[in-house]
Amino acid sequence: MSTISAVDLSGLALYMRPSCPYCIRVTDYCREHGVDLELRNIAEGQHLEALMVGGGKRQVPCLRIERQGQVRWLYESLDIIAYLQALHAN
Ligand SMILES: N[C@@H](CCC(=O)N[C@@H](CS)C(=O)NCC(=O)O)C(=O)O
Repeated sequence: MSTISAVDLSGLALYMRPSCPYCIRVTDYCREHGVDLELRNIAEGQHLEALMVGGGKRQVPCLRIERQGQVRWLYESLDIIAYLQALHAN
């Protein structure tokens, strides 16, 4: 099992619901690869609101990516996993 714990994960937060299968797909990947992402459960009102305002739609999982003052909201579980894999590769 590989780990990307050496990769800078600051500025990343995963908006999710624990019972959502697509979220579980991402959190399983994280667990298997030692990716210690900050999780934000949209059952908490402030996280749902941030997702709706920032991302533009109520869909989880969504990865909030803040890099050098720029914020991007990445939807789709497979795209999120690909993004995390690319971090590992670089
Ligand atoms: N194709 C998307 C599907 C995501 C999806 O359908 N998410 C559902 C939860 S399982 C959702 O956000 N529903 C609205 C909600 O939970 O409020 C993915 O792979 O991430």
